[in-house]
Amino acid sequence: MADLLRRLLSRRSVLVTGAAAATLPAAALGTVVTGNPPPAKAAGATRKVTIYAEALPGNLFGYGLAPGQATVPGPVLEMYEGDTLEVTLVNTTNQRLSIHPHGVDYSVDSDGSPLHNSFNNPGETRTYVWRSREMFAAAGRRFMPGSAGYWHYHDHAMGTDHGTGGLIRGLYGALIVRRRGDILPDRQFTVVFNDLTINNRVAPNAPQFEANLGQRVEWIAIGHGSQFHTFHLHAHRWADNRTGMLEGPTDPSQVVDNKDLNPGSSFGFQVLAGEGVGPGAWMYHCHIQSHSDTGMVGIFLVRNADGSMPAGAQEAIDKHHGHTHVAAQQAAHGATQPQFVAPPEVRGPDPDHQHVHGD
Ligand SMILES: [Cu+2]
Repeated sequence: MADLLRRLLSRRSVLVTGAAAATLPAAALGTVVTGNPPPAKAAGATRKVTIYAEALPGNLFGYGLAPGQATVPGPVLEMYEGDTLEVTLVNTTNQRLSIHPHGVDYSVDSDGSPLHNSFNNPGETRTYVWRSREMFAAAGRRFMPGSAGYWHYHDHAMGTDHGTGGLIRGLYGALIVRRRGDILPDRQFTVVFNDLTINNRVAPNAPQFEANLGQRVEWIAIGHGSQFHTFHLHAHRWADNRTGMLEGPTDPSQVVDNKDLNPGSSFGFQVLAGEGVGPGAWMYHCHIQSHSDTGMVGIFLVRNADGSMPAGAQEAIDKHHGHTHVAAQQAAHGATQPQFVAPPEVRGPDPDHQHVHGD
């Protein structure tokens, strides 16, 4: 029980529960902690969460769980298959915007698109209803899939008729629908390849994620923008299935360490940090070489089990920060046609927030 509580308290997402979530102030970008345990066996519960859409420095926008706490990406939202989530979106901005989920069920008035006038006007509050279901048996001894998966949510109403303006400015986040019995992680990292940025940042300011050796780490990878990408994590691999873990010795899932991550798609997996390879400053990056060269690369710092810094890791991180990436070089020289340079307005707004720490 103590171990379960410790895990829950160390997690970075909000498991949305029926009670008002006792969230603590986010100490770092994307860090939200809740002390509420996951829901028990009863499926079909309706749960509520309030999300605040806010303008951020650098022409960015973000979603947050409390006023003043918006981040890019927004908080990880989680639900269990069979539950319904009522998302009340408070639009504190002067822009039309919405929240549109992938992977769950909703009616047209909750799809978050201008097509159905499903959006929040400036200053408006609106509730969107996301439903989910468990797998069920169908005719022919087949099964209809449930909602479980690593999904995501995003704005679908800002700027244009298609509502594409919010995505480029940071209005996106991860949505996890779990199956009851799924293993919960110690740490969660949301990685969004958005045009030529990672979470609207480029190296050396791309997010740095951290865990201690042996901790169970959950990665949620999401693609946005107008570029194709491949997500690669050094020294770790996962099964290309719903959870990233093999179900047994005969599970036919391919084991990979690199996977396509294209606009609108998402996947997730769990790994044990440093398992079989030890601690260190491991890279994660887009494996399209021109993309990594221009800044789609970050560090997954696996600390020693006691949280101390492994030998050589700080030197590697310093080297990473000392890199001259082509994008930065071209920007510095005022290149008129900078190839693969992220637009300034989608870069990280705050140079002090270079790292996303584990706590
Ligand atoms: Cu790429």
